[in-house]
Formats: sequence, C-alpha cells, structure tokens
Amino acid sequence: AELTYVRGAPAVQLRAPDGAQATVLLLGAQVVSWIPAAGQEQLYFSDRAHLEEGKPVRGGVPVIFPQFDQLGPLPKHGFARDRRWKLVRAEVGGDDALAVLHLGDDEATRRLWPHRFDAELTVVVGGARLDIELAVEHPGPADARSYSFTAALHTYLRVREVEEASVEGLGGLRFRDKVRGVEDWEHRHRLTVDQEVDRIYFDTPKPIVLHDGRRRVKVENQGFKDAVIWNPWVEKTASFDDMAPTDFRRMLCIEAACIEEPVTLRPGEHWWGRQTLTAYS
Ligand code: TA6
Repeated sequence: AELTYVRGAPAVQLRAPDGAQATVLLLGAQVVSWIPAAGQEQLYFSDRAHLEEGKPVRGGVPVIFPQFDQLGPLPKHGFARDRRWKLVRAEVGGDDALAVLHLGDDEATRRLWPHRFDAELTVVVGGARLDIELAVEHPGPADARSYSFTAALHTYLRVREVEEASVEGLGGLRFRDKVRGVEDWEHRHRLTVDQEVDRIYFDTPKPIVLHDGRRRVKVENQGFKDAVIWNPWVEKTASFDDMAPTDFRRMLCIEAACIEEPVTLRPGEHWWGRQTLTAYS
C-alpha cells in the first residue's frame, strides 16, 4: 500500500500480491477504483467528479452515513461522504491488501448531528474480491443518549451499456420506488434498465448478481438488509454538473443499505455492515 494522488486528491493505493488493486480516497474514504487480479476496472468513476472537501464525489463507492438520502433533517446522504477521513493503517496480509480509515465526530459534525461516534471503513482487496466494511461505534460516555442512523455503500458499478445489463436476485422482494412514489413487489427474475430507476429493495437475503455481457459481479451484503438500485437516466444526469450527459449508460448503482430499520446504538455498542463484490465471467 502506498500514498498517492488521484487527480490531485490524496488516496491510498492497495496492491495485493496477486495483482488485484483498489484505490481509496481519503476524502469520504471512497473507493474509486477496483481492478481484480487479471481483471479490468469494475467501478464507474466520473471524469467530471468534484474532488474537494465538502462536495460529494461522483462514482466509486460513496460511504453514506448517518442518513440515507433525504430521509431526515441532515444534508442529503449525511456528511461522511464529503469529509476527509484519516488513514489508520494500510498493509498487505496474506493474499490480500487492506486499508482502514477512520472518521470521528468533531464540532462541525456535532452541529449537524449532536452525537459522538467512531466510524471505521475497512477495504480488503485480493483475487476476484473486494470487501468494504463500515463499522460504527457509540463511544459513550455511559450516560449519553442512544442514537439511530441509516447508512449505505453507494456502489457505482461500471457497465459497458446499461440497457444490455441486467440484475438478478431481486425477484419476489418488496421495494419502494422513488421515481413513482409507490411500494410494490418485484415480479421480474432479471431486472433491466431502460429508464430512470431509483428503488430500495427491502430484506435482501440472497446475493445480487450484475450481468454485463459475459462479465458477472456478485454482490453480497452482511449487516445491510436493504439494497438500492439506481440509474439517473437522461434527464437527471443532465442536471448533474459532475457527470457527462451519456455516462448514465456506463454505470449502475447496486448499493448495500440499512434504511427501513435504522441502526440504534446505545453507549458502548457498535454495528457493522459489509459489502463483498466478486467479479467473474
Ligand atoms: O441511492 C439513490 C439516491 O438516493 C438517488 O435518489 C440519487 O439521488 C442518488 O442517491 C445520488 O445522490 P447524489 O446526492 O450523490 O447525487
């Protein structure tokens, strides 16, 4: 592991002995590149992304904490994604390379959200796998109030052409559709995308598989009970200043999330959730 810069922004570069690589920005602890051993780039990272503190970075795996979307009084998607995290360690262990980053509360976060917290993001890369784990601890003191949060790993997977890709593993699940403002049950075995999609699928017990030509990416979530599928399509993308107008064709978000049942922590308690991505063909 080595410290590096991505378009001028400080980052840590992880290289496993087998050649698998991942790049993690200190800004947001955001993974912006993942190349499995003997593989290709698996993540979408916008050429027009802003890379400044205080602004979200378009692409990779934004860490959403302590609020998903606008489901509460905080800024959209909380504050963890546009702050600078601290690198705790980066090392090669066995067949994997690993980095741990930390974000704690400070005056600015307490002004938005009056709680103490220690958030840790662990990224492990090796072989065909990328593991991203978010752990949050309520450090106390013992007489502090408990608090609740929602969270997500807002993974932007790269695809060759989104209309030719499909997502398997959501059939039979209940979802909330933000575009139509309704709740429904998924009857399709394979989801395809040919318009704006913004859905939260609840209670997703099985792996979700992205099909992109012969390429597959398996998404397995632990601790995160919900999954979000998002593609902004033409109009929404046109409203973004950090994404090229046709780039919605190059990406599909499959997010690990904890939304319907927020996590509640009492002093001294902790929670963790993990997303494991495996690329194969
Ligand atoms: O995860 C889906 C979502 O909440 C969408 O509603 C969409 O707005 C997206 O996240 C991206 O949000 P952002 O603030 O990064 O533009």
